[in-house]
Amino acid sequence: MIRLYDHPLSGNCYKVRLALNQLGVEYEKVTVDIFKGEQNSPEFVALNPNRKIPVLVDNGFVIWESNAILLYLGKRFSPNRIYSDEPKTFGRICQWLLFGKTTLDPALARARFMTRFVPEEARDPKELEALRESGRVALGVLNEHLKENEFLAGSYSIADIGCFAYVSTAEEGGVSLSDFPAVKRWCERVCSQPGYIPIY
Ligand SMILES: N[C@@H](CCC(=O)N[C@@H](CS)C(=O)NCC(=O)O)C(=O)O
Repeated sequence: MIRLYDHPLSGNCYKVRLALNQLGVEYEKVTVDIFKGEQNSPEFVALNPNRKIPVLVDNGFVIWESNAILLYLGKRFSPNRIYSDEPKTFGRICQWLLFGKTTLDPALARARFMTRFVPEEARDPKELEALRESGRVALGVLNEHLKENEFLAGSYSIADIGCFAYVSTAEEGGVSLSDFPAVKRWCERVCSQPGYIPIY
């Protein structure tokens, strides 16, 4: 049995929900209320000492870090249409998953968090604008690639899932996609994939 420690508003958890759905894998969801600090409970810390969701437990095997979970699921349920072990394709998948985690998500996820969940009077407007600008720079990189390519690593894959989550919520963080038409068309292609589910 697979169990996902999840929160419905989390983009990182959404990546895993989308991959599980597209792989047709049955799983049980456990909501961790991160707004109430449930990620700090001793039971949860025993699963993830880094105190963050998502965490996936597959018959006793515990794994955390959303993009690592995507890679694990891709290989665990191989062969499937969203993962490839072919060295060059695998390399490309890792490249975009790491770009997502190191460049796209820190800007877009944080801008969304501050815009949606931090009261206006508690926000640092300079920090928020810097995050939005970093998000636009990262979207520019994605846009250039997607002008010439339908998907990030050849055909649709976990690389697209990993990058899509926080691109799909970019506008909630005050980052418009209107300057990135190739990204917008890619989002439409992602949304038309079999087994697609929206974040909410
Ligand atoms: N690098 C981690 C980030 C996970 C993360 O930041 N999760 C958020 C929800 S989206 C969380 O658990 N926040 C609670 C906290 O930081 O206390 C991943 O990709 O899984």
